[in-house]
Amino acid sequence: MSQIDLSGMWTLRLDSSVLGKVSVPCSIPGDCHSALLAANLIPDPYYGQNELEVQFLNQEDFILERNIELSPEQLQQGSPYLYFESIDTVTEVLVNGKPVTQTNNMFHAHVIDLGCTLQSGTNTIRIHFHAAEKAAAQRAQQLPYPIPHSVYPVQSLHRNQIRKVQCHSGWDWGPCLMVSGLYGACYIDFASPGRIDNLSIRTIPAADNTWDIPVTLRYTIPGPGTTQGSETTGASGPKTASFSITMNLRLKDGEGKTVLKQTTEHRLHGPGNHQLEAILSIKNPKLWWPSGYGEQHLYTLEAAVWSSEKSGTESMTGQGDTVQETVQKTASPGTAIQQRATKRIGFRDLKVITEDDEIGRSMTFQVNGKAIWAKGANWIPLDSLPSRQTTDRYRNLLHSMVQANMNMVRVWGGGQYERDVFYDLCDELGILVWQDMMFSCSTYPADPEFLETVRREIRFQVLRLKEHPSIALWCGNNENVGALTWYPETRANRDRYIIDYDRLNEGIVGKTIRELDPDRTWWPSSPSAGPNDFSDNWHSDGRGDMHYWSVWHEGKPFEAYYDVTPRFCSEFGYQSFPSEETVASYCPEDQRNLTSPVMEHHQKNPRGNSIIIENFSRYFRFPEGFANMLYLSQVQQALAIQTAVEYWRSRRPICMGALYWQLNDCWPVASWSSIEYSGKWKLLHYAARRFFAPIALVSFVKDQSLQVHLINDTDRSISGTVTLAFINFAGKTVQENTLPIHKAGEGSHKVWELDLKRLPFPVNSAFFRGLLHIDEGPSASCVRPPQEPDKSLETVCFLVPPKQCNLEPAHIRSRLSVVKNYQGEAELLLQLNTDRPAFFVSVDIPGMKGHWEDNLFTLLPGTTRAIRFMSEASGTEEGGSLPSMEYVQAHLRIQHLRESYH
Ligand code: BMA
Repeated sequence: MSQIDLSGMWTLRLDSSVLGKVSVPCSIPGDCHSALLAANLIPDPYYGQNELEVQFLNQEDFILERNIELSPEQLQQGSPYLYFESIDTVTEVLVNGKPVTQTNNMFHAHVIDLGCTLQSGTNTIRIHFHAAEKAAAQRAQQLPYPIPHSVYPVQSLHRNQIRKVQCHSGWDWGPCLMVSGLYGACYIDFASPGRIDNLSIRTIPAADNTWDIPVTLRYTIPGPGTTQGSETTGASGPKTASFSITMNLRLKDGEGKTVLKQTTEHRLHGPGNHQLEAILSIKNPKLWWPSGYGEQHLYTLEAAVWSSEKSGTESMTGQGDTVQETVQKTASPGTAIQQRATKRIGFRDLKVITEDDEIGRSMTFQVNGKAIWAKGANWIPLDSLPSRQTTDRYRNLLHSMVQANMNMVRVWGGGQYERDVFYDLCDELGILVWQDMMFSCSTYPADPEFLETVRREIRFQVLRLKEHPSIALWCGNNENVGALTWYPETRANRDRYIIDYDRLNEGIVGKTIRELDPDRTWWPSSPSAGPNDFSDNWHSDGRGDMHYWSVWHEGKPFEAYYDVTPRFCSEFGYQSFPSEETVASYCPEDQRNLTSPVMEHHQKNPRGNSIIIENFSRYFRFPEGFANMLYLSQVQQALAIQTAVEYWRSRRPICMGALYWQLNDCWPVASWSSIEYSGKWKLLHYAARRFFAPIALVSFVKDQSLQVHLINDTDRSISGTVTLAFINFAGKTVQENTLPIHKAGEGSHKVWELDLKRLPFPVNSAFFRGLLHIDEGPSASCVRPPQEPDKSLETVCFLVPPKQCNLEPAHIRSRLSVVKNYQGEAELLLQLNTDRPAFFVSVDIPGMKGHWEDNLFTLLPGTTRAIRFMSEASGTEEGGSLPSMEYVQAHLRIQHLRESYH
């Protein structure tokens, strides 16, 4: 039986006030803006201030249309239906001129029963997209009172009225591009007698290393009585039949070997939404672990159903589901049809421990009995143009997380429920997912129509995603509790808005999640002190998860991070500019100045540039020239986040996680990201690799006292020595001593503390360097793959702000060569040495895709630092290829602190 794939070329049409009549090809899955861009009808919205040039599109209606040919035989295959995984957003769908459905929520799939609308020969599918901005404004007008939301410099208003990616309407790091289009799978298929809507699997630890695996297969036989909510119209199909269904379940391990099999017989009285239930159990499965704690063993459960029609007259209905699994059908001997659905699962016992204690209430993620120190960042949609959200880019970003020793990502609520490939990769890489529901920085309506569409959305997303072992927690929204006090309307009438909030968040979102996924933690909001607590968790650090923004939004110094010990910090951030290479991709040469219109346009946080510049003067001597300003902004960002993470890690077990804001960018812009739009690592990402390492030696000055801590997240103790040295700016060691250490695993240990007043030399004449040498303990690869431990376990710290130190000019010599790595691939090796200590050394070769093994380091005289470049392409199908030696030599750029000023 053949599914008719509707991806590929469609025609996009619009009758525009600016562009006139347009008819261009549009590649689906994809968005209409990208099609207009490909046809050269609009300028690149990411360049210069072009974003402003395309704002008229927010008010335009679009039509997407395509024809398909169907033979009489195809029409005989069963009851036809249309499947759209995501329609963005307010549309009417017509088949052969007949309206078959209307949509207004891009976050759930639409399954549209086509009844008799198809014909043999040519069939036309047409989707009218109504401007979401206009639809949102209309809805807002009809409501009895205003529903306020946060706004950003370029903005489409009333985003909170429409179930569409909230940051499409602009954010404090993102452009306003109210895109429309079709994303994910889209096809026509035939139910015969029914279709698999969803395969649902639980993995429940029982006694003696046995796990129960309850399985539910949701199977819909279209016809009168089928409930699909508004997703299904024109139901057709067998009216009164009963079917005997055989369900074969098969569990395969990671190598594809079948480890369990079970067959069950079911009798269905159609039409209706049926549930086929079975339960398997497995002894001693291989467990799934987060990255850094063990392997990521995965299994696949396959369900195959065989049906044969029997006579009968009963009918049965059930709950409507709209999740389509990967379904394959095969004709079998006789009349029976086989349909198959698969899901990948993992066995892990994941708990979020939130217990009252003497401080308040803890928040610790625990996997298979082990407390996990959660390290990671917040994720925003990887591109404002959905057509550009490619699998390779997901792979690169998620690999970059693991390479920086991260084990958790937060899918932030102003973006999108991510694509399947995102969660598949998180499963494979061991990245735990903190999954927000898609509501952010706003109040939301609570009228019955809105609540019903949200109920469908949550149902769809939870049933789609809940088998992923990586998903650690469902969270209601981003900062919507805070929003209850942000606007004049909500301050004047908090009761009214808190009731709306609770109706939506607990009444619909939380309730639906609890029903569908009782095995996973539901967390009401981020930040939140926990269930049933509506306090603002922005400034109190005792309970639940915290968003700590006093450094940055409130302009406090980095040292303010020492004022709090969050139990779990799910947001804190500090901005920087992107690299020169990325700036060049949007900024013409004559505007490469921080206060030029283009540079200010690519900064969406109104105070952003001033905060960055103000802090140059707080900590550093003022940088000279544009390139040094970009560089120093990245140094400063790395230092800010490092200050927070190192301190909070030293406070283990009070604090058990830090996810900084933000991992990535959705267009090229100044932002809080550690990875630029192009995928290039900022200096913060290199710093993260060090400050998130499972074993880290950290040092900082707090209250005029130097503290050195050893953090060991592994479960093995460490024996060795720590060398504590003070070195002057000519490179001479002025004081040194060595301590033996023996420190247990899963803990943080203070190794040394010194009152700076006791130093026999001025505090601005030297810096501190600590070096850990491990004699016995976890292997080097556990410390910080793929480097040797001695490099990673260095800590360097200024005793006063660097601007007070008379750094000596350092002359760095470099040598580039090509070496073979252990896989036999050619790699670039850079060797560096210096005559004077050089701080915050940054190396870059613009144009090269990939990252250095290390960056943002201290270079000391008397040693040679060798760092390899890890090409993005190596290990992928394209394979790694290096640019010529002439190119790399001509483009190598080395920056360091003393050189940023004269
Ligand atoms: C956080 C986020 C985002 C925002 C960021 C920077 O609170 O949730 O809404 O982009 O701050 O301001």
